Amino acid sequence: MPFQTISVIGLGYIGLPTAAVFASRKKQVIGVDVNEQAVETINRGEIHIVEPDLDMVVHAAVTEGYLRATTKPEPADAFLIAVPTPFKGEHEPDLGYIESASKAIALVLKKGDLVILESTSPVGATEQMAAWLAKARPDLTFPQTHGEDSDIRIAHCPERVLPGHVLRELVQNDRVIGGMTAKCSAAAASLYKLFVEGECVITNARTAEMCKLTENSFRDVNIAFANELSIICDKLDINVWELIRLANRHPRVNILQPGPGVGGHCIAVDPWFIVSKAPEQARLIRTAREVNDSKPQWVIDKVKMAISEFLQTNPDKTAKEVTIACFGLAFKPDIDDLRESPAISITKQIMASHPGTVVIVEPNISELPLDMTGVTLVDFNSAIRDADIKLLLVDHSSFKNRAVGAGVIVDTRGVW
Ligand code: SAJ
Repeated sequence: MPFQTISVIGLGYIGLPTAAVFASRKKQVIGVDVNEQAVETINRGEIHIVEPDLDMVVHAAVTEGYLRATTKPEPADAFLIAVPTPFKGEHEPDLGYIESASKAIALVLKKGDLVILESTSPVGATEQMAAWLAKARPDLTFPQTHGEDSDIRIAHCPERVLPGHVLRELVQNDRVIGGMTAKCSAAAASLYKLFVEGECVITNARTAEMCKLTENSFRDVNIAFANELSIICDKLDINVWELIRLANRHPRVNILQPGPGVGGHCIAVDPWFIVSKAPEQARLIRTAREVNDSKPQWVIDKVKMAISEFLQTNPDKTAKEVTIACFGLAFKPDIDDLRESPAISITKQIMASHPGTVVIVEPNISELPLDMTGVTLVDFNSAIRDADIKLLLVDHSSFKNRAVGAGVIVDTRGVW
């Protein structure tokens, strides 16, 4: 039986759930991560990231003996690389983590193994990974030189799961499988079929790389359209939320929702990978990034205008006596994930420039991040009672259909 042992390199938001799901199918899974603390946490049957139900699945996998974490790669039949691909400098993709992971697993590769790159990657990254592996192991053959006869099979199979719904989407979503050869694709598909209930759709590695980037760029461009509309409507004194509701009644129009900017690790990063490979051609994709990245500053300017408006109608007060409440810090609704959140960057800039009190309402966390000293986390009702300026940044369910009282409202999500 193939794939008795599966190794997942990178135990973050994608790697850990993937490792746990393979383990739940009673495969021996070796998770590898450079973060010793994460490795210790997982080996105790606990988790170091936030994702609904993941704690249960990891706990079961570890206590039943199917999942084990380590800092050093060990031999396995299949290796899945799920390490970060951030950008560096002028939005250039940084493949440093893929390079280190490739070099680490190269030491334990054996004939017949399958290596899958899951990390979101610029076009050509899988071929680059194959080159790193081949250089480290001249005693083995690889698809780029030996085609279907190669000792090692290599594929790119991008993850496409939505944070907050990872365990469900891992199993149910269709999976794009981009092998370097047909046999590579077939091997990767048989691995994913161990748990994927969606379809495993086969293509080549470059198309699979571009497919993932295209999905997130599609969303980014569409959010940019909504964000630009919100700025235009503000200028023309039109309610953008009503406008979008009306336009979306057209059978072929489906506009997304404006917000304070685009957060998370994916949508604000991946389009740059397309731009970096085709800078002259990717004009719309680049502009969409710029539109979305400029939205937080637009919100900050709105808050400054709201303060002036408040002081004009309350001439007995000074800016120091104005209390601002920021509602929501997470990067999207109903999660506690604060990573790359536009709400955080907006709140921090308001904290830095506003001489008066700033309070925060974020029902999904129990304490503020360490670098947010000088502000307090308060409950919804006291913020509504005490704040002069109410800034809604995240459309958490618990903020909807609530009385918001007097004061100036800046609503970036159209909830109030
Ligand atoms: N946002 C808006 N308006 C909208 C929709 C989203 O402002 O109408 C904002 C959100 O508030 C958030 C950001 O966009 O700040 C991103 O949120 P999201 O829910 O669109 O996406 P992510 O980053 O949580 O996950 C995306 C997903 N990609 C797509 O939907 C095409 C997910 O399927 C990918 O697996 C994930 O990126 C990833 O890992 O690449």
